[in-house]
Amino acid sequence: MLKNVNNCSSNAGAYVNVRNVLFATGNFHKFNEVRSILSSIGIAVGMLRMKGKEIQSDNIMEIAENCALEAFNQCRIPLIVEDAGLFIDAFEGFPGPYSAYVYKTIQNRGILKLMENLQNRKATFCSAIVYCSQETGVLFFEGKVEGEITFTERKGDNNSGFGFDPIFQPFYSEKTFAEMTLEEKNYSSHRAKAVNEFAKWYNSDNRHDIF
Ligand code: ITT
Repeated sequence: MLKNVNNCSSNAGAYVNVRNVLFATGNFHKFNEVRSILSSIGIAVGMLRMKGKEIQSDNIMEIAENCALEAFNQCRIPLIVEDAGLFIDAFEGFPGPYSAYVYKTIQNRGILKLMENLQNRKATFCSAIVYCSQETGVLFFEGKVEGEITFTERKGDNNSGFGFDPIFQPFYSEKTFAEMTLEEKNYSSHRAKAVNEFAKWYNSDNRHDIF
């Protein structure tokens, strides 16, 4: 999907096929995952520690879009923003867009407690990436992975993972995300799928950004 960016002043005007992108996020774990995938296919990623305000919405794509537009309108540099959420079937998709708040308040132990007697453990991790530049406006990429909420927290020996990683086990694996190496998680995570969609477009012939 393509939308225009309002009120963008034109500048240098030269078309260059730049092989780098800024990722506006305050989360180093997310940044490392995205950097690892993109750098392996020749796209350098810089971390921009600013992000637009997160609006209240039950749609993570809308949240990411708003953040990306705000960040872009402040710095005028092509960038991506990612919003992710854990959607638990037994709770009708909650916490979803409220994942950050739920993680901060009740954490994984709280979720496991709420799910103590539940047999339906199905959950979906979703990632929404929005790319924003002068030339393209905003573009949307998404990724999802289905799995289940474990009964206990399971972290690997190397203590990897973050957030809900210790309680999310994708259906395709015996391991929780936290028991995986970065490379294993990136093999088929929600974020990896969205990033790969983005990279496919970014590396395509019809991509030109004005700087
Ligand atoms: P930004 O600065 O990029 O917004 P954030 O930490 O606020 O980073 P999100 O809004 O995308 O991240 O995600 C909300 C929360 O969901 C996040 O704080 C984590 O606790 C959790 N989360 C997101 N992606 C995750 C993943 O891949 N594995 C485990 N937990 C994740």
